Amino acid sequence: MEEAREVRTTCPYCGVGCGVLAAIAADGKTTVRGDPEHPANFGRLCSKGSALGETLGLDGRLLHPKIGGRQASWDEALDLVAAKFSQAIAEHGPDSVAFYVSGQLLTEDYYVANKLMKGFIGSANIDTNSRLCMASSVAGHRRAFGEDIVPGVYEDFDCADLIVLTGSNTAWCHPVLYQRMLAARRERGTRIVVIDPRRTATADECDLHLALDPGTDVLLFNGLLAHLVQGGKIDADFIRESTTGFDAAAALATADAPSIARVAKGCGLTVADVQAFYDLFAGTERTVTVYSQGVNQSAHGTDKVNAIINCHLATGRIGKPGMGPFSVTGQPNAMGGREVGGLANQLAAHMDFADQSAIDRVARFWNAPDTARRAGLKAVDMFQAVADGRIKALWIMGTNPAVSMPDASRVRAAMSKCDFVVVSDVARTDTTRYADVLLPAAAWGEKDGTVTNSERRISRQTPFLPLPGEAKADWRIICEVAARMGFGDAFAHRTPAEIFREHAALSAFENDGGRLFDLGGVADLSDADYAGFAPRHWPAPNRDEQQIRLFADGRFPTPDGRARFVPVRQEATAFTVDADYPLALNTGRLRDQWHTMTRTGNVPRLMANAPEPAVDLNPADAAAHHLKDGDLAHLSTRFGFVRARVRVSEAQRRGQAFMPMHWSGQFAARAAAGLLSSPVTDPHSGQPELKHVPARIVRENTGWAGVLITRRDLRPTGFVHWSRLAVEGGWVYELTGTEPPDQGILLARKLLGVQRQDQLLEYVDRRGLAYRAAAIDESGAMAEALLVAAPDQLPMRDWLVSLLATREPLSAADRRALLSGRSPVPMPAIGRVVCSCFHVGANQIASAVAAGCDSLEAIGSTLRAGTNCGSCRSEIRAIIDARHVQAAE
Ligand SMILES: Nc1nc2c(c(=O)[nH]1)N[C@H]1C(S)=C(S)[C@@H](COP(=O)(O)OP(=O)(O)OC[C@H]3O[C@@H](n4cnc5c(=O)[nH]c(N)nc54)[C@H](O)[C@@H]3O)O[C@H]1N2
Ligand SMILES: Nc1nc2c(c(=O)[nH]1)N[C@H]1C(S)=C(S)[C@@H](COP(=O)(O)OP(=O)(O)OC[C@H]3O[C@@H](n4cnc5c(=O)[nH]c(N)nc54)[C@H](O)[C@@H]3O)O[C@H]1N2
Ligand code: SF4
Ligand SMILES: [Mo]
Repeated sequence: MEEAREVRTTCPYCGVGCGVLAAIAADGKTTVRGDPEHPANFGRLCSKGSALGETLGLDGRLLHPKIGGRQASWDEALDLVAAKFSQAIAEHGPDSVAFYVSGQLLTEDYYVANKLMKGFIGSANIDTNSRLCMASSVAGHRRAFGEDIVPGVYEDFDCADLIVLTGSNTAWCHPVLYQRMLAARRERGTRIVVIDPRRTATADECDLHLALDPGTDVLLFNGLLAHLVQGGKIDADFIRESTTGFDAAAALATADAPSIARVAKGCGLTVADVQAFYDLFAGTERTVTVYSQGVNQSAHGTDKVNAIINCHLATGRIGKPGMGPFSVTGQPNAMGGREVGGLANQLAAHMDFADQSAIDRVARFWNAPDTARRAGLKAVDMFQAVADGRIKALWIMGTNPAVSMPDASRVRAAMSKCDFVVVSDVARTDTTRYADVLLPAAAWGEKDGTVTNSERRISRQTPFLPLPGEAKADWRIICEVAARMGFGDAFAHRTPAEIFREHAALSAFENDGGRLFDLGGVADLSDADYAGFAPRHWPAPNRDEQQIRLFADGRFPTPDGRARFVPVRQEATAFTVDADYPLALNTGRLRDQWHTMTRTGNVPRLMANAPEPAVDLNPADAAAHHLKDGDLAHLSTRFGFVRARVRVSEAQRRGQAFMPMHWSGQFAARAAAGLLSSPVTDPHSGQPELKHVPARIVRENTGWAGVLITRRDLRPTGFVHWSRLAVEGGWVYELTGTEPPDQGILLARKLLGVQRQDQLLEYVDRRGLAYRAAAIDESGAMAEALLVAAPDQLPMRDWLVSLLATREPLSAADRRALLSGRSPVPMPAIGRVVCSCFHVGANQIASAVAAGCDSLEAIGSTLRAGTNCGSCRSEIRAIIDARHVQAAE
C-alpha cells in the first residue's frame, strides 16, 4: 500500500493554535495527530483536535453557489453580489453596506475583506464575531498599553509560581494549555487560583476556587490593588519609570474596596478566601493572570481587564518570565483578525481612526483615496442598523449570528427584512436560511493561509484535501467581488502568499517602531518560504530576529512610552434578578463542542458526553421550581425563550443557571442561548453582556416522549421539543410533546421514513399509549426504529442504536427483540461517555472503581480513560470520589 502523506497544519478550533499532522492514506482517509515539533502543543491535542479526521465528510457541506435557494453559477452569483453592493453604495452611500466576518477566517481572507470595505468601499462597516469574544481585551490593552498587545507567551505558564485563571474554563476551552499548567503544578508546585461563579472542571483541580458573584471582578481586583498598596507590595521603581496614573487608580481602588470584608461581602465570598488569594498574589513574584470570556463578555468587560492589568503594573509583573496579564484568545484566528483591523473601530495593522496621519498612511499604502475616515458599526449596532433599514446589503462570512448574537430573534428578524443578504459558509446553518445569495467556502483541510494564536504566534493552515464541489477560498471570493465592483487592480492577488506579503508590508510601512505589530521581516518571503513557514511570533521586524516576550524593557507603545493605569470602579451589574426573572443565567462552552456545532455536532464521540441541550441548576433552585434532573424546562428571559433538559448540579451556585451556547436549530427545536442573551454592551468595547441575563424557568408538562433512531438526517417540525445526536451510522432524535401519548404516537409516526422496499414492524400496546416500530431494509438490516411512550417509560435504546452502526442483517431473534426494544442477549450499557478520546463510559469507570481501581492512574492503565487529552480527568475523579463517599457511608 502507498505510504500515507503527512501534512503539517494547525488546528481550526481554539486560540491555543496547536500544530497538527494530517495523514492522508491512499484511500483518502485522513487521520490526525499532534505535531511534536509545534511549540504551542509539542504533540498534544485535546478531544476536539484528536477528532478532526472525523469532521471531514461532505455531509451538510455547501457545494454550489445559490441564489434564492436555486443553484447558480459562480459568475451569476458574484455578478449579483457586486451589482447589489454597488447599487446600494451608489444610491445610499458607502455606509449603507456592511460585512460581518469571523475569527474562523484566515489572516489572508480577513485582510482582503478589511481592505475592500475600509479602503475601497470607503466605509468601516466591517465587524467580526470577535466583537462577542475579544473586544473588551482589545479595548483594555489599548487603554493600558496604547496597542492591542498580549505581552506573554505560553512558556510563562511553565515557569510561573502562581496562575490565576479568571473567567476562564481553561480545562475545557484551552485544554492543551491547561495540561501545561497542570504539569507546572506537578513539577514545580505552581499554585492555581480559579475565579469563576461556577465550579468548573478547571476549578476541580486548583488550590483555591473563588466562586464570586457574577460581574463583581472589578471589586475583587480593586481590592487586590488596594491590598498590594497597603502591604507595600508594589514595585515603586517600575511604577515611577514605566507607568502613569498610579495614584488615581490606587485611590479609586481603595475607595471602592476599602477592606477585605467589603470585598468579600460585595463578591459573595468569605473573608478567608479573599485574604488567601490576596496573600498568594502579594507573595508570589512569578504570577500570570489568565482571563477570557467571564471577563470579556460583560457590560463592564473593559474595566475588568484594566482592573487586572493595574495589579500587574503595580507589581511590575509584566514582560518577565512567568509573569503578566494573559488574555487567551478564543477562535483559531481571533488574533489575526485583530492584526488586519477586522474590528469596525480599528483601521488596519494596529492603526486606528483616532490618528489622521494613520488613515492617510493606510490610504497611501493601498492607493485608496476613499479609505474610510471614521469607525464603523459594531456588531450589535450593525444588526440594529440592518433592522432599521439603514444597511441595505449585508455580507456574512464564517459566522452564525442567528445563533451566536445576543437577542438572536431580533437579529433573525433583521436579516429577513434586509434587502440583500449574502452568506459565505461551509455548511447549512440557521443563518444560511436568510441568505439571498449563498456562497460555498473552502473549509479546514482545503484552505490555505495563516492564523495567529494567543501568544502572537503565526502558523500555517495547509491544504491537504481537494476543494469539494465548487467551493472556493474566502479570499478568492472577496477578490472576485472586488474586481466586479471595479477594484480589480487592488485585488489582483493570485495566491495567499501574495496577500500575506502585502499584509506584512503594511504592518512595516512607515513604522518607526511606534507600532509593535510589525511583520517587516517576513514581508518578502518567497512562495516556497511561505509554503514551509515555521511557526513564529510577531513582532518580526527583521527576518532573523524574533521578539518573544514584550515590554521586557519597561517601554510601552504609548506616546510617552509608559503604560497607563486606568482608574476603574465596580459598577452595578447590568443584570438584576427580580421576582419575575429570579435566576442569573450564565452561558458558555462544553468540553467537546465547538460553537454552533457545525463540525463537532456531526462526530458521534464528541456528542456522547453531553448529548442534549441542558440547563444546569443548583439542587435547591431545582427543588424550588419543582424540577428534577431530566425534566424538560421552559427557560425565558425578557428577550426570548428556549426549551432544554434540566441538569441538577452542585457546581452551580444558588440563584444561577448555566446553559451551553452551542445548540442551534440544526440540532434542537429551540435551544439557542443567543435567543436568551442580552444585547447590553460594554461602553468601551461594544462587547455584549453574554455571560448573565435574568431568567425564569418552569417545567414543561410533557405528555409523551419518543426516540427515533435513523440513518436519515432530518429537521423535524411540529414538536414542542426535539434534539438530535450523531451516532455511528446515523442519528438519534429525542422527541417530546405536551400532547397525551396517543396523539404523540400519531405525531411521531409522521417522522418514520419507510421506503417502499422496507418491511415495517409495528407494535402498539393495548391501551394505545406505547408504540414501537422498526423499518427493515432490503438486506434485512434495521434502517430505522421509533419508540414512543409516556415520559420516563421509554425502553433502553443502546442496542437499537448499535444496530445502526453494524448494518448487519437481523436474525429471527433480533427481529422479535426489535419490538421490545431490548437486546436478545444482555448488552452492558457503557453509560454516558466520559472519556471521548477512548470512548469510555461512566458505567465502565464505576465498575473499574468497584473492582479496585481507585486512582486516576489506575483507571488510566486499565481503561486508558483520561490518558490522552486529560480533559475528562475531573469527571473520572468525581466517579472515584463518589465511590469513596458510598464506601464511607
Ligand atoms: N470546548 C470548546 N473550547 C473552546 C470553544 C468552544 O466552543 N468549545 N470556543 C473558543 C472560543 S471562541 C472562546 S472565546 C473560548 C472561551 O473560553 P472560556 O472563556 O474559558 O469559556 P466560557 O465557557 O465562555 O466562559 C468561561 C467562564 O467564565 C465564567 N464566568 C461567567 N461570569 C463570570 C464572571 O462574572 N466573572 C468571572 N470571573 N467568571 C465568569 C463562566 O462560568 C465560565 O466558566 O473558548 C475557546 N475554546
Ligand atoms: N450566549 C452566548 N453567545 C455567544 C457566546 C457565549 O459565550 N454565550 N460566545 C461568543 C463567542 S466568544 C464567539 S467566538 C461566537 C462564535 O459564534 P459563531 O461565529 O456564530 O460560531 P461558529 O459556529 O464558529 O460559526 C462559524 C461559522 O463559520 C463556518 N465556517 C467555518 N470555517 C469557515 C471558513 O473557512 N469560511 C467560511 N466562510 N465559513 C466557515 C462554520 O460552518 C460556521 O457556520 O459566539 C458568541 N456568542
Ligand atoms: S487545545 Fe484542542 S481545540 Fe485548541 S487548538 Fe489545541 S487541539 Fe485544537
Ligand atoms: Mo470566542
